[in-house]
Amino acid sequence: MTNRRDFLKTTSMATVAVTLPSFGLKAAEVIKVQSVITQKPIVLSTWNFGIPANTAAWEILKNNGRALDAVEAGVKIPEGDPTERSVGYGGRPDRDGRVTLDACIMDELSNIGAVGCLEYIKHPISVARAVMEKTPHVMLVGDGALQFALSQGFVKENLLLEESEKEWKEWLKTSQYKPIANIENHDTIGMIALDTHGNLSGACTTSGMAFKMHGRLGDSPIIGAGLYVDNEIGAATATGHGEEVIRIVGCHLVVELIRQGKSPQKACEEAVERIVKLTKLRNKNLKDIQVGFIALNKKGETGAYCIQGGFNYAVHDATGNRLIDAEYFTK
Ligand code: SD4
Repeated sequence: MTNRRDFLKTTSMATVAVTLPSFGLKAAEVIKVQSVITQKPIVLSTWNFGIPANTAAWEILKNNGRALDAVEAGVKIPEGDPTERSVGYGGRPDRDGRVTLDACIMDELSNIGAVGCLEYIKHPISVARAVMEKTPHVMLVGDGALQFALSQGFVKENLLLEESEKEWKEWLKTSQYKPIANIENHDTIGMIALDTHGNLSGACTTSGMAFKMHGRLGDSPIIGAGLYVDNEIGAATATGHGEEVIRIVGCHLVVELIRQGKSPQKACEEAVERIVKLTKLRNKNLKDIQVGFIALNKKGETGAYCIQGGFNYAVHDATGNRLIDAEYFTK
């Protein structure tokens, strides 16, 4: 368990730069000792349901558990909550009335697992983890994903609950597919964490855009788009219109920008700006699009940015668990 002393030792964001006196060295040889003190453990996740999800993840992180276990346990909270209508059990269906779930997971060794268009299983993130740990593949979709889940002992159950079914029947009257930014609050849960061992992992899970075409996949199950982790550099995850995130391979881009020396905040901003630029180039209306990124680097520094106001994310470190409104482009 992290005690207060460890916490103080690891959470000061000060960068201590010690320049040793010359000790007979020439100026050019003066050694600069730089000790960057890391903030860990830390976990962040998208939207309001990030608060209870972070709490579950924190239970593992504070006891020196693995970031991978923390992110899986964390995102299972909204997945299992029938009142959360955009993730897991109780999620909104596609236009055929089928609840199809997408999820992916990535650990500190770049092990990856994903499921797409998975039906009848409450915790797609755990199926994604099983794909990662128990198959020679990294992604299973549709019937194959379901078959695999059942073979692993996952239980088949109805995920379409009354509220979502009612909404779908209402939607059928017009059958207009026009996802509105932030209306489906809250959406995908993406979670990234840095554990006390200094390892990063991430998880992302969703029922996708409501009333999507059957078989549609968004960014959330796609490593590099909805989630990316590089244990040397940082981690990022996304929410919003998956088509736009896939277009720029969003989370991989964010992590690569961090690798180039950008802060997590700057990296998220640049990724959003790239989507904005392409939206204009393609003559589409920016007002119709929402995308949000959250990111974390190896030092435990965080960042978040989105296109439209209204996206928030939850951060849990040793000082507590809090919800933060992300900065946005269309100010
Ligand atoms: C998707 N990115 O399926 C997900 C949905 C989402 O806010 O996050 N909506 O495209």
